[in-house]
Amino acid sequence: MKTRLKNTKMFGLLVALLFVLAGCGQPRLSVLHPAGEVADKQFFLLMLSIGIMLLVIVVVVLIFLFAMIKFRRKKLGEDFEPKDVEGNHKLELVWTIIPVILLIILAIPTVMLTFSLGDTKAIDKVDEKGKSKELVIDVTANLYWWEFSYPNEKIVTSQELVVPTDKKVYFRLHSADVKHSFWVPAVGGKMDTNVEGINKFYLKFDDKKAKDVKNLFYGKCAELCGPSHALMDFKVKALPKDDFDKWVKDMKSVDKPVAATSSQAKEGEKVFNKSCAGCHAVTPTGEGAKGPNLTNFGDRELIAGYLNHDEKNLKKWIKDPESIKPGNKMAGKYKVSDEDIDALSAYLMERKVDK
Ligand code: HEC
Ligand SMILES: [Cu+2]
Repeated sequence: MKTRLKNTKMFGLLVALLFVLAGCGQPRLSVLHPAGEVADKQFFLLMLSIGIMLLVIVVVVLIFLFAMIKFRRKKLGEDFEPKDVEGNHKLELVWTIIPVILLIILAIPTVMLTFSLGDTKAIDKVDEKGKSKELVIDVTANLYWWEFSYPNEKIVTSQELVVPTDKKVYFRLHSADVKHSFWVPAVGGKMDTNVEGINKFYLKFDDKKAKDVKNLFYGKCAELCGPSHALMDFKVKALPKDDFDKWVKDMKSVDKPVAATSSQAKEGEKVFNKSCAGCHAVTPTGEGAKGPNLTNFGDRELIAGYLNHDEKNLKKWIKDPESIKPGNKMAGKYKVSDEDIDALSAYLMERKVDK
């Protein structure tokens, strides 16, 4: 009776687990929905190793079941004494050679892909002006936000990486404080961002797969880095080449900060320059600022990487960032009144470059 109850509980647990697992595989951020050349290759390795492991498990379980059923004491009698066997060359060869073959099958594509996916020599091919011919993006990871700098295009953006589809995009990864890790699960990765040294790799965003997710992928920090590590998200806008070129042009064209229009926004600009400009740039090349570049803040999908992008959340963020992202580097560094916050939000929502 008791075991039956236990069995029912176990069954219930397994069903619940199935539902939880069914939630895996959201196309925007799942390794199981590869959306580009790199992700495809990594997915192939994943499936190959899982396939080999399953094969081993199935064969071992079958042999185990066979032995269990065939050599039951009931069948052989209570007094049966099994024969002592010492050493069996044939069997020993079989269980040495088969694993070696399996390991070779796994090792060859793994080593080949490790080298080909790590091939970033193209970054160093430069034209006469010293510009790389490839699209290169310098990624700086910070507690708990991301900066993306495009050295050839001379633009900087934060929290939202913008890339063209169907083209290799080369990344140089670096961290400003502690070790983080750059990961766009559906497209590839992950690779550590270190304080010392630069890690390099490339990704390719498939145009058709990008359209399936309305050109938006999710990215994550994949290295436990502090209390708000789980909130250190970023977004990737993967645009067709023409749209990407237009975005670059739009970004570059704001060589002066966009003028504030409403009187509230003008008031906000004053407060911003006094209390916030020490950390936040509102120019396209605002590199090296202590906080995210806010030039195109109005175009972002989210606030601080994960809050819905609306004025209510923006006000909440400015009023008390600590309550939203514990341990972030903006909290407690300024003093503004509720009126100031209203004005600041009006000003920040106007920071757009998307024309
Ligand atoms: C000490 C430097 C510092 C000061 C001063 C500062 N910030 Fe920040 N700000 C940051 C940092 C760092 C972040 C990134 C926080 C995170 O996501 O972990 C940030 C994030 C933000 C974001 C979200 C950006 C995004 O891309 O989603 C907004 C909006 C913002 N700050 C507005 C302000 C306003 C308005 C003020 C002035 C009242 C201000 N900040 C003052 C450092 C600062
Ligand atoms: Cu991190």
